[in-house]
Amino acid sequence: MLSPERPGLFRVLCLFALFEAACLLDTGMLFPRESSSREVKELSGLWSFRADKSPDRNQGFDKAWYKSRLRETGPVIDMPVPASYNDITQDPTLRDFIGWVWYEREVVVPARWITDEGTRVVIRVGSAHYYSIVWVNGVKVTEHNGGHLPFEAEVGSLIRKDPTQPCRITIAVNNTLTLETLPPGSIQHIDDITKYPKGFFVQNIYFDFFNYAGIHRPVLLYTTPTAYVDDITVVTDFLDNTGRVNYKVSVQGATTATVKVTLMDKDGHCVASSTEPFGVLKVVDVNLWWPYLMHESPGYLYSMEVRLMAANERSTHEDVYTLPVGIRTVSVTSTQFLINKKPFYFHGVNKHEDSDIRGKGFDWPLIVKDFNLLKWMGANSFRTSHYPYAEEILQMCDRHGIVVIDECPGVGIKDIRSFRNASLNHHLDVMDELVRRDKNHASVVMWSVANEPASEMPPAEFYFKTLIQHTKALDPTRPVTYVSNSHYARDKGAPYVDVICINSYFSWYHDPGHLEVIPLQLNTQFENWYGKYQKPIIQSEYGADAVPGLHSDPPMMFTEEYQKVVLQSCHDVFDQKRKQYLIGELIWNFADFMTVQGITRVVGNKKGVFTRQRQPKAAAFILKERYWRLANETGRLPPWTKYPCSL
Ligand code: GCB
Repeated sequence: MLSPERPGLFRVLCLFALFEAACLLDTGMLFPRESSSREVKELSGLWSFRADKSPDRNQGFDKAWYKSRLRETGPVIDMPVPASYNDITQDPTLRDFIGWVWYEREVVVPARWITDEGTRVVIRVGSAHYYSIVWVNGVKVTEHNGGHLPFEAEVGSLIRKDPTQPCRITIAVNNTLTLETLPPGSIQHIDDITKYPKGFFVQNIYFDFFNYAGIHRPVLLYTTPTAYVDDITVVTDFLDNTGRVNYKVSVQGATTATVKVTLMDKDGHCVASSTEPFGVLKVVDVNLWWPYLMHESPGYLYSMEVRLMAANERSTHEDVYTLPVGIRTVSVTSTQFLINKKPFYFHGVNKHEDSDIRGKGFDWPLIVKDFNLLKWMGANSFRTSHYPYAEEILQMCDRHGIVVIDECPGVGIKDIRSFRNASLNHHLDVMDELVRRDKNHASVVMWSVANEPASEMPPAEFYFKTLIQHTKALDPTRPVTYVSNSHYARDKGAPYVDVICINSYFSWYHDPGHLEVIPLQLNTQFENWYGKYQKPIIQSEYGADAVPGLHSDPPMMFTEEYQKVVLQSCHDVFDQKRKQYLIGELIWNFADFMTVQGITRVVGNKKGVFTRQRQPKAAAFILKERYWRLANETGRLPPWTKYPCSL
């Protein structure tokens, strides 16, 4: 990262850069929150659904399905939102469907939203996979390229056109991946009618999780006044006992505006305030935001209330938005990762948004269960492998002190054609959207721009140099990484990252069954990479598949014993290297997850230390033992949290 010699000046420069970068996109993407001036109406529940199974998947557009009720266009089924549609029915053609699917829901909108012209009504889709088009009462309001990130459109004028009608929302979603999407994929048509049915095609993907599709996160309608707080950017810092919250508020729709910014502690007491749209709030006797197991009260959050008084041609408005703010710093040296200037060791997991029936659909019970499991096992961090997770998950991380490496969907970039400008430009746009969405989360300490790209290919250097520099310019306050495969030590992007993240599977994909190679090969890996780049290293993936309940001693591949020994052998090496430059270890994977069908996958990837239903395998107890031990060694735990403890 940048020079730590003049931290004050450095932070100010960072702040300006982040404020400027935040302006690259037209608008902010604040998480919708209710307040005295804002209402939120969640549209979770049953939607009408129809997959377009016509040969070219274009019948919905040819026949303009968005113009009438979906049920009038043909047969529809009930589809829960949010959820992937793939595992909801018994129909294999829907599970493996590729192309356009159509969702529709009618909503009765509160009368005030219609009568009050000073109210702005916005539709927001938390995420839909992959390409989406949204219509309201038959009129297209927006389209969005890419899953895992939110998009919005203003719809007030449309719902006011005919207040006697309910508001009909139609969303078409297409999960087709191309060489230019993130993640990339390609459609392969096979015309040999002696072997394949007419029109046969497959979606080739180069990543190891099922390409679940549909509306994955909640769809909302929310309101703001027509003059409103559009975006807030905060960058935090501290000196001795005084915290600093550098902030900037962006306003839209106002001809004149004044703001009042109030920072409140957990008990609601004002600790600092200002009447400027940007500036610095100083917090004496600051409660810093600390990671879980690094402090007795992790995840301390202040509330920053922004109160806007604004006028436009028509009237005056008050808008109130409250942002949770954790005050902390992040920095990197050649051997350490520092949070609040203290060494932080990542002992955590890689996850997926994945579960039975729901696929990648947002689900509160699952999320809360996962957080309880993370805390039970003493994990202090995770990587959002291999795409941005729901904002609600990051909010949980902020509150519980779980540290996040925030990864974009740059996974499976293996084809040389995916390094062309069109792909790069989309990748840059996705980073803009990701940073815009997640920049204010204290839990997010690093951006990951990709996972295991074919970084040995010649165009990779320009591609990743551009991407990493762009991300650093967007947010100079956080380190940037991308995740390498250990076999590419001649990695073309590695010189540009702040932290080296390496995935390796010794005695699994290489030398299968030979547990004895792990100490040597892992040691060689670390020495090679550190020797070449002199940057701190995270073992960002390691592990082995274990089919739950499969046992053998001596251990054999796919048994719980084998998975255990792989982990233990790696841990011995980690223990040597963490005294030097290893700054973290993230198991692959937290839980079993679904993949495409193939000869190396037994109903999905079984490298979870928990099953897909979140029951522990033997490996989970190994990690629990280890993570609590690491926490006791490296954290500053009060006696009551020492392992063993009951959470
Ligand atoms: C990897 C990938 C991850 C896979 C994992 C595996 O290197 O990053 O997406 O699931 O290996 O189990 O093969």
